[in-house]
Amino acid sequence: MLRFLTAGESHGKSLVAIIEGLPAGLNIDVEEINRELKKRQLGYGRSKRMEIEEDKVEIISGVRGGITLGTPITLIIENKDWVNWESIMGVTKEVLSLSLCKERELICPRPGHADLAGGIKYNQTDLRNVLERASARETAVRTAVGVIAKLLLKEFGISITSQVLQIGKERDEKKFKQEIDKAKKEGDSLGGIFEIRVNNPPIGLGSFVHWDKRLDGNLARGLMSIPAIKGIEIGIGFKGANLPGSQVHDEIFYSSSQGFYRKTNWAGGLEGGVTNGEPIIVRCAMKPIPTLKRGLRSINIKTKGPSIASYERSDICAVFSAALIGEAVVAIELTRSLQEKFGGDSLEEMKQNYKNYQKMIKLKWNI
Ligand code: EPS
Repeated sequence: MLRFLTAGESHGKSLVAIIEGLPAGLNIDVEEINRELKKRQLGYGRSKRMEIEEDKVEIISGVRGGITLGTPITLIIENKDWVNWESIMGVTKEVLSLSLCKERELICPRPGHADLAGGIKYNQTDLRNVLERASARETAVRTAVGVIAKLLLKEFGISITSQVLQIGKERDEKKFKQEIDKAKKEGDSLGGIFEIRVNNPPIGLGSFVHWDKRLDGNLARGLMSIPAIKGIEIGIGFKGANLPGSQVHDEIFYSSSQGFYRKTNWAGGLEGGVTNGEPIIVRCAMKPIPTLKRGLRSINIKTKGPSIASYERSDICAVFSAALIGEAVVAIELTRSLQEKFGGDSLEEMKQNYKNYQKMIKLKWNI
């Protein structure tokens, strides 16, 4: 089953992912990965950093002639900004410039960022040692892993899309830019809500038999691991808590042409942690970016005196990028459940297992 590690600091040399557990025989379209990486960099409200970076993936293992071998796949994305940071972020002592390190030292933690808790936890008095890995830059390489997962899902007719529903309080798409401009002028930042939709999932991914097999739980864990995501809802989500059961559950119908079907999808495609064949619908709430130009009250960790939180170049709003990262994370979790159900060391074997299952449920359940 797909598992992966990522490594890399925001202003380090590069980002890396090692993916293990994908079947052999999957076509890898590097251009498709790069298109998605580019899309993740866009979106109104991103920082000047995005003008420096031009994210492109290099694959150095696990793929031969564009096709997976079933061996670990290594992805590398270069940080173009590295040239400006080598003497601050360099691996060896010899390349570091003490004066530059001092200049970029972070000692006034930003409320809402990992700075203070992370500094205490790892016993680091230069909070740069925390922010570099806490940075959402890591999501670039996770997005690349997600595209590979999407390519596998595509082989089974499953696709994933997303949509930004809200920026700050604004729900009118036409006013999103204006809201972001306003926040920028005020030295502030904005969060929002995005929705992810999985089209055409087969019935039976995930399971209720054990807590860690529930697909809804795994989706929530994956999505909550995206920096700044503070809330998740599946289907009708929080609204369902206010309604009686008669208005929340999707009644079941049957016809010989459609099989079992629903007229509503309040459950968001998941019942008992298992896909029920309806589209999966997940919404995520993203908090505003914690790096604010106007600065929030904080404490200088050296003097312990009051101070304004450190500010460095940052995004005003990253909800559009987060939606794409959300797609990637959902693709990864879906791929894992697909592999759990259909197994297979090669794509051909996995497809055969999938076909057998479809044949079996058609025969036994008349669908
Ligand atoms: C980020 C701060 C900014 C963002 C960054 C996430 O980076 P910098 O400090 O270099 O200006 O641009 O996002 C990315 C680099 C990216 O690729 O998405 C943070 O603190 O989380």
